[in-house]
Amino acid sequence: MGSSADSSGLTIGSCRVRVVDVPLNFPLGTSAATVSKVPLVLLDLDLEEGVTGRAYVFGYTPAGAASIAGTTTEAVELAKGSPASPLQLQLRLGRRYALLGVTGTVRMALSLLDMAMWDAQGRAAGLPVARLLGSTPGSVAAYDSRGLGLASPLELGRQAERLLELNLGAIKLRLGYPTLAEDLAAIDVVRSLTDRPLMVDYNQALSLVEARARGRALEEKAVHWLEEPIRHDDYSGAAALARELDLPIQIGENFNGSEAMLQAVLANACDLAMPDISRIGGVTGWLQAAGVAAAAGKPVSTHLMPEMSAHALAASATAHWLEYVDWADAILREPMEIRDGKAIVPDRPGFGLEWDEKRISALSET
Ligand code: SMN
Ligand code: MG
Repeated sequence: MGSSADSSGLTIGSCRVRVVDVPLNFPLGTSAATVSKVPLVLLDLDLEEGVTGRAYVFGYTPAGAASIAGTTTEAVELAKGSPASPLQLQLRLGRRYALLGVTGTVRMALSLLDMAMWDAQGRAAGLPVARLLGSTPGSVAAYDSRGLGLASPLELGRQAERLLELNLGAIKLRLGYPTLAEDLAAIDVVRSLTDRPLMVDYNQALSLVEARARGRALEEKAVHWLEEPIRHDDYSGAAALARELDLPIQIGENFNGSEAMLQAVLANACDLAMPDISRIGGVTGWLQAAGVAAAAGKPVSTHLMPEMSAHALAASATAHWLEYVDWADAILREPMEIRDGKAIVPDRPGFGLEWDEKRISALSET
């Protein structure tokens, strides 16, 4: 098994980083910002042996994406000529960027590079990343996160009807309206259309006092999880909510590395965890976080970027839900496949991503 490139190892060569603005099929109003097009940062990492590793991350804002792109290019320059070993480079580049701080866009750039290395390793070995990680591709439970941002009840109903056609196992609704009554009304709209599990996400909108009050009211609605009700790094506040409320508290998309996740777990700040593959440290960081989750018995779910996250989730002992969005469909030759209400982890080498260059050029010209 394995090609000659696999047995002789891969060496970091050069890279091409692009930012592509992708319009969303379902614009998303969150309590923090309205997202109608998303800057995705695409990395093509050329290894000296002739393999190219690919991955992308969500850059949140144009300046965020530009910063990730710049740091990714710099990190590849620093790593040029080194073995494409995700773990060794996590340690080395982590030290190299320690003075600047391995947080925010720096962490995202290093995560992007990590993912492209895993993709390259998979391609060189002819194996999907899920298999490299000791798992099998297959399918994973997924919830629909494409829309249901803050909107009028009429608009929410219209959107939910369209989303439900895909038949995923659960669906997520953004909350954080000015009043609790509006939050409850939004839940009722979705509940009138489906009895599938319903997650709700506040995107850190509430004070602890308000979160207690709204959380108690949400207990009656039996939501599947209550996501980021308060500031993401207020672990003692989140621990109080997890203790007091009779519904699962979910946090994690803002964990900066598995060390943040460990702190949250030690503080009992959540019942469930959802690290973001681009903030946790790529596939390598995900494995470290999944180890914390497995040891603590916490179910883990993913955050955005489902094409790469699905491989990591498939290799997690306490795998819970994949967050499904269709953002990258516009730039991929083979968009993520949904079958029988589940997401398919493709049985193709690496993550199984190929850019649709024609559509990328068209998007880049607009
Ligand atoms: C979210 C985060 C960033 C952009 C859009 C939506 C949200 C989620 O917190 O969990 O999907
Ligand atoms: Mg969220």
